[in-house]
Amino acid sequence: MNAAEFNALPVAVLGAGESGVAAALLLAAEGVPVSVFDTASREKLGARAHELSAAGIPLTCGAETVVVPERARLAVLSPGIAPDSELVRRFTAAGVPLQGELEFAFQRCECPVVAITGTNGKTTTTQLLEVLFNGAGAPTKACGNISPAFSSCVDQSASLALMTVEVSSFQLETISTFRPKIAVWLNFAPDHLDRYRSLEEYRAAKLRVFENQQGSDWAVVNKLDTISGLRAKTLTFSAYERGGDFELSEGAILFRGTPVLRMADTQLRGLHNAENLMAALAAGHAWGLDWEAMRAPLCGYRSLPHRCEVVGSLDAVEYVNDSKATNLDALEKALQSEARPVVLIAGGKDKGFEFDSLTELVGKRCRSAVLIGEMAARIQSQWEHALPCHRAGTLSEAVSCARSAARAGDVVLFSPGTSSFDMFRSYADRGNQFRALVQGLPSRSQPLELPALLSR
Ligand code: UMA
Repeated sequence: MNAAEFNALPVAVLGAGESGVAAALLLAAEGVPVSVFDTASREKLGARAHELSAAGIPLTCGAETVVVPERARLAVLSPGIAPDSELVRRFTAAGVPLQGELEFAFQRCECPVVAITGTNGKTTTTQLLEVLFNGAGAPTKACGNISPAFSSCVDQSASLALMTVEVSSFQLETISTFRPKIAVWLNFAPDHLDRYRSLEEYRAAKLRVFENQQGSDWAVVNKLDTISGLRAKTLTFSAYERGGDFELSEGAILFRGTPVLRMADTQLRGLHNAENLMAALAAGHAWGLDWEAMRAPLCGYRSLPHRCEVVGSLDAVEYVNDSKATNLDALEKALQSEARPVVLIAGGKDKGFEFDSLTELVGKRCRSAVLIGEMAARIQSQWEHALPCHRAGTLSEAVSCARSAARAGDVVLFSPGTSSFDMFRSYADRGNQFRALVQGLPSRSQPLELPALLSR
């Protein structure tokens, strides 16, 4: 096949989700023939199928995808599709090279990239960096796993100082040249064991964020996580241990002994958020910003919903929505950040990990636990010797049960510790339902309704 014939072959985009549609539109705008494949039905793809059709991009979906595809010069892979899935194998078996959407967008990005990865805190830190860089005069755009997709932002890259990209292990699995100028490694804890065969495999995928960095680049890493073989200049941070470049002392973040930011001046609380702030300060410092320029944007930042979000206060009990806690590490951090007695609502989808590592902490911090979802019975059997545990069939039942168990001065913490997909569409749907249930609770001090008064 000659070059002209090769260039006439279409690029196949696998997945018609947010990243697939963004990649396909970008290719179409470049004048490249493109075709999208998705195993879901056209009805299920809904608006995305319409978007592709409006742009004149062919979509093969549902049962049609079992047919061996026409030849393609490249397959661009969406992060939610595992590289060993049947759809991908149909292309690789036909000799089509595979490129992940992160790599695809990076190759088109005209400004340097700061990449943020880690099991928890990625989205908060990505947003902190977006406000920090923009506030300090270095225009940036946050994208990637945080949404919007990196591919939908590269057309703006020529006018930006840098692109702030949240990267997941799924996206990093398929990179080849991806090289962030600054790579931020927040933390590492068990997660996604429904995608990876082992924890090591998950960690290896994440570590690829440093793979192409050189001596002129920067790695911002959590001091508690030993990462060997880094070529980039390194800055370390920890809110739990002294001795890193950034550390926490008496409520202030220090850089090599000098206070640079007081936690009380920010809207964020908890040691995990102190680390998110340290990582943002470190990335800003690596970029050459001074502390003064970074302080105002960081202090103005308000936390996102579903992350230790206070959603109500009733009868002297505070209700906190931490639905974004989709793994044990996030649940552990939420508990460690709470000084009051906790009535915990936890549980959800079985993602392949056990809750027994938290039994001691839960026993110490919680008055009782209310358990929901696929894992409720298993968690109960692991925790019930340490504290009273109740099981609830619905979230509404769980909220009522937690309310009955809580005493004045307690906090009802909804921090599931695992994913939502057994009962909800997403963690956001789960958190929104919790917030609505709490905000619908009548106060105990509210006057009784008329029929109740009459029947006395
Ligand atoms: N599909 C197939 N065949 C399969 C599996 C899936 O065709 O075997 C199709 C699905 O029918 C669907 C499409 O692939 O239409 C989904 O692609 P996707 O899951 O990659 O979803 P996108 O909408 O492109 O969203 C992705 C990220 N999703 C995942 O990594 C699972 C989004 O992160 C990200 O915001 C978006 O790109 C833009 O960059 C979400 C996420 O859950 C928030 N991320 C994980 C996390 O944070 O833990 C990693």
